[in-house]
Amino acid sequence: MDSETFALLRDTVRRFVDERLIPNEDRVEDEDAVPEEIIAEMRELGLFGLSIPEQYGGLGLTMAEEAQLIFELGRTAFAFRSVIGTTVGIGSQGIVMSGTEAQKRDWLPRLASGELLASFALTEPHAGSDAASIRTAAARDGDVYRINGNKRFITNAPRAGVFTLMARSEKDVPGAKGISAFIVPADTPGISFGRPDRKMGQRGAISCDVNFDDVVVPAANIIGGEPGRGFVTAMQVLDRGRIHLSALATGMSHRLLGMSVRYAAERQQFGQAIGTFQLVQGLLADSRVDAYASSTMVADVARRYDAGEQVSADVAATKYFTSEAVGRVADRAVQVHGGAGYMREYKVERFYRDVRLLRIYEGTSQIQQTIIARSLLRDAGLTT
Ligand code: COS
Repeated sequence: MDSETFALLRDTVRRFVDERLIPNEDRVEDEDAVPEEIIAEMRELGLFGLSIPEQYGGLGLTMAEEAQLIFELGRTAFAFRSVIGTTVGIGSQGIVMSGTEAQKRDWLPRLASGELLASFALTEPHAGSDAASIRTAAARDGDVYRINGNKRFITNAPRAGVFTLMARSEKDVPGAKGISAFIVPADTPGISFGRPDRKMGQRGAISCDVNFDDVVVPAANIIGGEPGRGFVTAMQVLDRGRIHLSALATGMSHRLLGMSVRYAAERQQFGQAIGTFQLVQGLLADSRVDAYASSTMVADVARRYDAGEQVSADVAATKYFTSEAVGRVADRAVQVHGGAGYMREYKVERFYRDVRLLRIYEGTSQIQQTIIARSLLRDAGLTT
């Protein structure tokens, strides 16, 4: 996309966030759902197809461009971004990065238009951080695979049209190399859903268990056509997803900083605005440092990702920093708001809970630290 067209798109998304999404935040909170008309507007704007190449009906944005739009969507309740998140990111990218031409032609146009939502099914009751230990089994039976197992915390599962599912297809191969990625249409018999998860925050974002009970898919549905490559696909998808989430965290850091500054300028105590007190200024300044450093890291790592550099460790560093940073910024925002910040009527209370998930999903902070440290030690010639 040329830079002028992109600038127009970014301005449109910015306006959409300010004029349509932010005013609907309370409604999402009350109804625990994103209104259908907003989802329709997101479709209209092409938001489901951000990361899907133009030849398959998407906008084909670079990671740097996608990050700028996700930054905008980060400035509002996360439930909105969550509607498109799995289709733009972890649900579709396996097909985009590793799919065969036929798989791309079959699935990507409908995902890009928002006709179908994609969902990413990796996590299981026994396999969270240790993703290579998944047990969901895919047993070869002639031209098909029979899938049995349970997946946990699967975002957008009940509204998904298709799952990118990680399962163990090579039962005698333990760990990462025994895993394949499958395209599983959501209407395949044998798929059932658990009750919606009741979460600390992020109301309106849906996740639940998904059970696969003798679900039959053609062998041709293995992403890329070759078994045993699913774990690497999952890791590559997560690299991209972690940049996306870092941009989301950064958007929310900036929103919370703006709310904190406004409140500090308006709220009077001891006869003056609390923003005139140096201890409050310290809170604002520290949040600005966190927000600015986050923006800079996201822009840098996204640009290097687009240039084809091997940036997994710096992606981990960015996800780690930006998600921890927004936690600090949210905590300071509550502090600046004082007693009011602890009350449900103020959005800082809600966002404080919402951002907590960023340090956990798509790899906890501790997993990001592990990725960073392993890379350092590997580069130093030490294998762990
Ligand atoms: N890109 C490409 N390939 C990658 C990769 C990446 N970012 N990360 C790992 N791989 C490859 C490795 O090169 C290795 O392949 P080879 O054996 O051919 O060299 C293979 O994948 C296994 O990697 P590794 O040995 O590092 O796997 P581990 O089991 O030690 O796990 C971590 C690595 C911990 C990083 C991984 O399990 C992880 O990211 N866990 C968190 C999972 C997660 O984010 N869950 C959230 C749920 S999804 S919302």
